[in-house]
Amino acid sequence: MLTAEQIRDYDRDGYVLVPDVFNPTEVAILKAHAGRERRGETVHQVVDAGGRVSKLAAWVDIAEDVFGAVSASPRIVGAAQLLLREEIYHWHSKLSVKQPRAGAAWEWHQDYGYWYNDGCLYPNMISCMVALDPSTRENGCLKVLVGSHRLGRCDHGRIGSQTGADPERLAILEERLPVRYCEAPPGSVLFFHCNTFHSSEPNLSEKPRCAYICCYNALSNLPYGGKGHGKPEPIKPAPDDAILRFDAAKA
Ligand SMILES: O=C(O)CCC(=O)C(=O)O
Repeated sequence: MLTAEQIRDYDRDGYVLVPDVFNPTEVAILKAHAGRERRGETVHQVVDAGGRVSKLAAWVDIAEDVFGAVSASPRIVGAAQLLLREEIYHWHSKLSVKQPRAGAAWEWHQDYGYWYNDGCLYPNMISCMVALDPSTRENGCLKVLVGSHRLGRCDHGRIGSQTGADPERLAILEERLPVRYCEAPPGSVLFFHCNTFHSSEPNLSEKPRCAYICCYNALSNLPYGGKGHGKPEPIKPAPDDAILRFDAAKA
């Protein structure tokens, strides 16, 4: 459960990093499963300006698998509901993998920059990024523009093969708002608002950077026109030991 101070930090800064949400045994199980293909996943190759490539595997359902146990974990869902002040449903989840010396940079963007086009009227959406490796400046941890969630949604366009925020506005924002590198130990969760500007640098290190990101929308914010992701229904909470029921050796 979040403290009043963590909720205040999120409201002020647009993000909060919560350590030790998952223990080392749970992280080892998740890491062992992260390399496997998963039923229903769509794999995107994220390419940056330097030609480096990262893998992003995404899905919209909460399956009876180890990653479903995270997306439905009361530790994440409860915290996300506290931060959004609303009941939520699962929008999608994704594994973002940056291989050593190869993982691509992500351009600055807001997640609501895209989700707006999926028919969501309000920015009542949140991403929860679970570190499965130590996430450091060297291997391309997430960085944020502190307080940028209060700007509202900015225009986005194509930047190379990625979608990124309007470069003119971004240049001003980078002058005016502090940038924070969100170095994150394994098992921590970075909760960030869907209008928080975020990006990450390439992985030039010898170590991988793998993260699992669960995203949620408020149930009051159903997309119009039959668009959107996920099933708009309350999330059935996974038991607290749900991840431990899976075996790292059988991944
Ligand atoms: O994995 C990363 O570094 C960034 C991922 C991201 O920004 C996204 O999936 O929207």
